[in-house]
Amino acid sequence: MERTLVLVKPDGVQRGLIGEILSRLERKGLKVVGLRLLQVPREMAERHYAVHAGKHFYAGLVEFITSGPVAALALEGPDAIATVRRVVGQTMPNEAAPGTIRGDLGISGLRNLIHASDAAETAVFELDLWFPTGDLLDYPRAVDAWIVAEEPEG
Ligand code: FUP
Repeated sequence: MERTLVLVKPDGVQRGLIGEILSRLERKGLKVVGLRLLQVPREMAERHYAVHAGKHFYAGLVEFITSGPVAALALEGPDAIATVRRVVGQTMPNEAAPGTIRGDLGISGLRNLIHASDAAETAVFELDLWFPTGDLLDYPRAVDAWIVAEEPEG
């Protein structure tokens, strides 16, 4: 089972879309293993976006993610990283397909509502950054047997 980090960015929080976004991810079958609402310190935003440091849009990213509260979600499921990114859609909301979170709920530029880890190493780094006390839960869900197919034998 894989874990990934999702952020509902300040535009999503301001627009009252935390529930809509979380609901889509929950209905997909992902399990919530961590949940926080926080005002992001600048230093933390800079660490989160360190891979983009030096790029022309870096300052804007840091500015935006620190502009209001952010909801951080840690989600678990089979192939969770790629699955969440498919549900999230392409980076620019005006290019994201209908049916995706960005495609359905966003319309312009960097107002793309959500961040999701893009690879295994990134997910480990980001989960550690956003849930620093290791405050992630490990618990069974009775319904998992109806969501997660067993691997075929052989
Ligand atoms: P995504 O993984 O889809 O969130 O997109 P990236 O990690 O490539 O980009 C992170 C953020 O940088 C996105 F919110 C959009 C922004 N960005 C730009 O502003 N300009 C670019 O050319 C690329 C990304």
